[in-house]
Amino acid sequence: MRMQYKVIGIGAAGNKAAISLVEKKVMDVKDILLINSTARDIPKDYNGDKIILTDKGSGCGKERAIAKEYAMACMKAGELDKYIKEGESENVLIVSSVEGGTGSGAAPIIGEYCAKVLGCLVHIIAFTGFEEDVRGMKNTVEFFQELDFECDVQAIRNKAFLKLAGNNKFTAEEMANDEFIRRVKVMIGDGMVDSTQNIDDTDMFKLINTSGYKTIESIKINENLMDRSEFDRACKEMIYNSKSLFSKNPGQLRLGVIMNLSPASEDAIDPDYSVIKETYGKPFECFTHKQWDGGDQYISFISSGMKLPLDEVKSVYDRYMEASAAVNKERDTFFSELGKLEENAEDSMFDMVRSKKQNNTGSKEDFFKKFTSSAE
Ligand SMILES: Nc1nc2c(ncn2[C@@H]2O[C@H](COP(=O)(O)OP(=O)(O)OP(=O)(O)O)[C@@H](O)[C@H]2O)c(=O)[nH]1
Ligand SMILES: [Mg+2]
Repeated sequence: MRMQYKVIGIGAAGNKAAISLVEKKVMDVKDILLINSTARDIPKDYNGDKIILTDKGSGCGKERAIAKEYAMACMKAGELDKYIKEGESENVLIVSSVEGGTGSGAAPIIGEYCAKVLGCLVHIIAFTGFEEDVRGMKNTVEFFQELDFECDVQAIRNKAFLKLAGNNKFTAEEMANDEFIRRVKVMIGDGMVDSTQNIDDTDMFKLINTSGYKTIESIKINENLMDRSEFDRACKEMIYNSKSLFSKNPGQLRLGVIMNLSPASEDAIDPDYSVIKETYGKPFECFTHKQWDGGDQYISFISSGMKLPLDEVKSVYDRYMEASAAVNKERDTFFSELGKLEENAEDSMFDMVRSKKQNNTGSKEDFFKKFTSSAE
């Protein structure tokens, strides 16, 4: 089984994440489309499809509105339709950051166009940022506000990798990209083989295409699972280590559990997945895939149809308002205030330059007359 997607990476982060899918051989370059306002974020030797939204040669400077205008013009001109074809590209996966201008501004509108005009099933994976500036937080909130159309959304927190990355933001971003790759692998059914208990293409299609919020977690199992408590502990670890934004009231609609476990671990499996359901809610449908390919043992699960992480986005909004209020927005009164300060008039007597007019008033005759009269 292998689900097909057309991946659209938008903006610097989206481009990098999408390219890494090709570099790590998870996807073919022909399934990737890069969109950006500048070609600078794309390696010169990249030979896949790309749309550069403007020939100005620079990004949107974190301004979403500019990116939206560019994206709109591109779609109106039919540029996107050349790569995403109605009836052909069924699953479209859009990846982008939310704090910058290009990705955050263009991704929602491009997603909505793909869903509403091109009739695609739209999946969005967003990287939330480090909240370093007010604009980034404002952009984050606006990005989520604009996902109000038929799609499913995953949110990977860059910040969640900071500790693991020893506080190095670039390393954290790379780790977030690896997390993106891990999730995409589960979404395409990478490594899944036919077995006795299968998640087939239809099940996977339903799991992946349930609208709303989604998370995909995985854990590698190093030793055979001895009993149920070890299985539960593995599930808890996946949930605890989740790098998604957390939805307080998730209420998942569908749950898919994919296990590659040796026969020695089989008896430990909780067929009810109680730990996962306690956290994400009782699903309407639950799918199980159990296989053993003789390689690494692992458990993965897909939780879909959850409520979007309202509280987390609201708290970004609160932090945005607080940080915005702390920015000194008064107009600079430097010149108007300095202009009012007058000098002490008497001090002009110390000036070196004297006015010729003042001192050079007399004629030559008058000048000498003065001396002649005093000599006589
Ligand atoms: N996960 C991940 N995040 C990244 C990466 N590169 C940048 N970011 C994050 O993306 C955000 C900045 O957005 P960018 O994607 O660089 O911006 P852009 O979409 O190109 O928009 P503009 O440059 O403002 O036009 C910040 O939160 C960064 O931490 C990356 O490779 N991976
Ligand atoms: Mg950029």
